[in-house]
Amino acid sequence: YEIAGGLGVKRGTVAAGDDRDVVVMVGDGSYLMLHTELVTAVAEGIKLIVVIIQNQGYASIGHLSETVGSQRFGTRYRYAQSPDGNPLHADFERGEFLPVDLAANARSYGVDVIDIAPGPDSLAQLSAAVGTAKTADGPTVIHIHSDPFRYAPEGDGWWDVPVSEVSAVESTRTARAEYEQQQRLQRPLLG
Ligand SMILES: Cc1ncc(C[n+]2csc(CCOP(=O)(O)OP(=O)(O)O)c2C)c(N)n1
Ligand SMILES: [Mg+2]
Repeated sequence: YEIAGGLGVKRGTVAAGDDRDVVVMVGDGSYLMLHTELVTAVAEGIKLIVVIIQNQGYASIGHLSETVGSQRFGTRYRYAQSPDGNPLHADFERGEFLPVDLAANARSYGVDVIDIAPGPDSLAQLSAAVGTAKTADGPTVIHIHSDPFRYAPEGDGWWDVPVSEVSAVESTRTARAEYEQQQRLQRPLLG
């Protein structure tokens, strides 16, 4: 529940007399879906530390999409562009990155923002930025870039994500066959 959730946790800890810091880690996509409670944090002086991981799109959903044979369709934040000039064929797969600046967005709400430029020392800078945020009185947003193709470690579980039964795309048909095979291994645990 992201920034709104962290805000509630911080309110709860303050009410309980607990001065622990609350850190919210949020992707660029999740930030775009729900970030306006930052304004509440500014208005009420709630000390929340928000780390935005900027990787130009829905990386985890892109990975999931790949595993179900649909490549990474529609999971990048890019300009819509048509491969053949027909606007009906436009997609977000090939255009330039959008000029969206989430650090500037957060700054516009009156939040302290630490914007870390991409580079080899960015993790050291992240560590220092968290230290600075902890000494602040109000909310801080730390904006850091990441690579959408660096995946989190495998969880070794199987996620029941249904794959289209009928498709003209070869990779989707292969994924459907795998899905049906995996489904046969499923055991009903309830009922
Ligand atoms: C309101 C809402 N809509 C859709 C989803 C499904 N969803 C889960 S993760 C995700 C992508 C999040 O992208 P981002 O925050 O940029 O994180 P990344 O995967 O790139 O690290 C989406 C759309 C969700 N969790 N919440
Ligand atoms: Mg992202």
